[in-house]
Amino acid sequence: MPESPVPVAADLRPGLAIAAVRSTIVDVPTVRRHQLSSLSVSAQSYVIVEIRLANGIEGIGEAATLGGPRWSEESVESIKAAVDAYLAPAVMGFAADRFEAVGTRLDTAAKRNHAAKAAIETALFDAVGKTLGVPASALLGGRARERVPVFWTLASGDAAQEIAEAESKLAQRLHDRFKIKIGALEPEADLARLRRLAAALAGRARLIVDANQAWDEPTAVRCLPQLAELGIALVEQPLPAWNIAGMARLRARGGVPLMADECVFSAHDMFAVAAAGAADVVSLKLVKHGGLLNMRKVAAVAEAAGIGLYGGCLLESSIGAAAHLQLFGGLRRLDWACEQFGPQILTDDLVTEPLQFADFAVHLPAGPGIGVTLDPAKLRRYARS
Ligand code: MUC
Ligand code: MG
Repeated sequence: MPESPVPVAADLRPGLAIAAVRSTIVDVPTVRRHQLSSLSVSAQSYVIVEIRLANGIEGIGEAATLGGPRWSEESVESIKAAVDAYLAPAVMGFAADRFEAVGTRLDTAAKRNHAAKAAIETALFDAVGKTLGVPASALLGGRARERVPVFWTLASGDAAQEIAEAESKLAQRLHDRFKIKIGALEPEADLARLRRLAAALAGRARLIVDANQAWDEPTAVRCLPQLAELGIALVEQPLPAWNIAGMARLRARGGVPLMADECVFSAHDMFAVAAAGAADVVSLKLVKHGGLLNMRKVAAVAEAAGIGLYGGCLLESSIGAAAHLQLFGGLRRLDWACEQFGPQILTDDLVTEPLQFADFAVHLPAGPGIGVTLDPAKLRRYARS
């Protein structure tokens, strides 16, 4: 790990000074191909950020991506470059527990780059929590719950395979809520697929869909009533992220509630979506919001506008999932539950003790910091050479 060239400032508690930052790209295979409207993955790529404080304690964070720079503009290659060249130098020597001040430094050093900033901030919450012997949730206001009901995403595009997968999750009492990815197929083919899923799982599972921006407004106008008839509980990002006015028009027609995903990165985005009346629910994700504190700000704007909260994901490993749970566990209301199923879709995890999934919920880890420990052998195994 490269050492800090910057001396520790005199006004800091010296032990909490950021002494070293290391970033590593990893690629972890998934148990099956995961098909979204505009991309498909059979391995998940992350940047793992390790930060050592002057007191010797190390914290970890993770920046998740999906399909290179195709889900958002960041890729693991750009994240690593941003961390190494701009973000790490901006915080080196600075006090790790000044989370907001660190955020200002990161925002001064680089525009957006939210996933990269989130990984650094997560590593700081982890290191400071470990230093103080408290979970990161305690630094964020404390816990309101110890477990969160958790969705699984069906995304092979093959209804028979998806029904079998859902049956297996139900039988193991892992998941009884399913998000179905649509938009890769023609709308009629997706509707036929959804009809089969809805019939097979009727009365036993809650179903929502995510179009990942695939539809135009006329397609959504035509298909949303059919989704309502099938009992779909929520429709995520049916229109392109730019089409806030279109989302508001769809919502004004009534029917299935709409969830904002790719159209809400910042708290300002959340405010604009709320002001336009363009969503009933928002999906919260570290990679979009740029860290735990910013995620809480987005949640606060949503709460103020009467918009429901859903704990989103980008197929994180137990590292990124645990970080999300530190905040999700403290929200007063998380009415739409969460989808931190990422560790379950990987063939292997990156931590010594993966998160626990049981009784249709993911359980918050108990330990200090983000509550999980990086397995160095796994990091070496999956590190991109
Ligand atoms: C997204 O758009 O919500 C989250 C779960 C999943 O299957 O895909 C992601 C991204
Ligand atoms: Mg989505």
